[in-house]
Amino acid sequence: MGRQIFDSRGFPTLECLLEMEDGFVVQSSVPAGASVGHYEALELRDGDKKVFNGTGVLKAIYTLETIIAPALCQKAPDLIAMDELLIELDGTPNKAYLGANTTLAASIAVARAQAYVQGLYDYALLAELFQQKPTLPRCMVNILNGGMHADNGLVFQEFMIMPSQQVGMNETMSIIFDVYQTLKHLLHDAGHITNVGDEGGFAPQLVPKGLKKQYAALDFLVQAIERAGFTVEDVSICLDAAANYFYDAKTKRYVIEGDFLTSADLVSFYEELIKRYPIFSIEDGMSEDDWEGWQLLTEKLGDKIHLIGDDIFVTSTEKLMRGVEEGVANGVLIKPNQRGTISEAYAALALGSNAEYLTIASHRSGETNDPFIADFAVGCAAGYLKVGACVRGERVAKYNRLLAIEKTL
Ligand code: 2PG
Ligand code: MG
Repeated sequence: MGRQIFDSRGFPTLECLLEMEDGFVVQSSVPAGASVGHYEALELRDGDKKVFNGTGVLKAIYTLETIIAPALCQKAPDLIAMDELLIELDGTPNKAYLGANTTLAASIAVARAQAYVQGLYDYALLAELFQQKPTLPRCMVNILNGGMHADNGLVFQEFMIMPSQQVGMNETMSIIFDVYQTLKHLLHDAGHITNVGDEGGFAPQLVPKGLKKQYAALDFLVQAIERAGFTVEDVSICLDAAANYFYDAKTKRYVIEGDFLTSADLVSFYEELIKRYPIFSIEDGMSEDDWEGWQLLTEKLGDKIHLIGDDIFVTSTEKLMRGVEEGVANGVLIKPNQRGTISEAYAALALGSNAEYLTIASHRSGETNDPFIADFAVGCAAGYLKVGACVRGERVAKYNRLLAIEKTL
């Protein structure tokens, strides 16, 4: 059965309830992005502008109950076979018929049902099915928000920090807490508001214009790391530029508050950034359609830092394969709702790790309290995970789940 619930931005989203033979009910719910790649699988939304501005999910509920449920129910839960059935029932390359929100809600519910039947944790079931050794991912934690996730004119979308060494979850939380709280004080003392953006990072209105604004943001991050008692060797910085959103496809220029950059100019800017700051990775450094810019970026910086493809690959094995063949990126972001089933997301992850790409499981900016992505990251042995800041219930749910999982490993 489906239910319309609301995500962390207050938009409708889908919850799926699946009743087991013994009356136990497993649940799942799905997230939604703000910076959505144009080639992502499609969500099914009502489209009636008078109600929730067209974002309602009553059609998705109807689809879940009248098409998906009859095909899946009254059978022993079997994630891999049922994901295949969902793909078949949909019959389109991008879930245009059933909606990726609908199929993913079903896919997660099936996984949980199967885990329940087999007496396994969700992550352990995935590890068994995909023959992986459950592994705690390293967390990239978003502490400063810009782009589509805040209203502060900061062009880059995410400024994240990550403990440079592989440490346990308690220590990760402790380091992140110290840097996050220090950053809050630093921003406050500099006269900035300390309200947070969609993913729980601060969203200050920084003063310098254009490219310089990113420097100002990074200076705050480095200061926070150092004032919290760490060095830039202890804590690294990860960025998501989300370059789609400042790329003008007509002029082929990246537009950053009055600065008009070619792909080559932007590569030079990133070169400058990595000279100045302890940057571990840059996600979506180029736009989803700028494959040449991506190649240049990878050629110039690929041996220095990790270049993560999100919108360019949209968790698609075909796109990732092309990327591997054409020397694009050396890391891949994996978002289950970009494809619509757990199996397809895992296939992209497996392809990435076989090609020796860094693999990062990821939440969406509009989240529910469902912590499934934490189980997914552990069970599929993703190297990294990003689930936002260590504040806001829908983000903390994932960190708390990792803390719980760690105890069981
Ligand atoms: C991203 C994501 C998650 P959104 O771009 O990586 O952080 O944002 O869900 O808005 O696409
Ligand atoms: Mg991204």
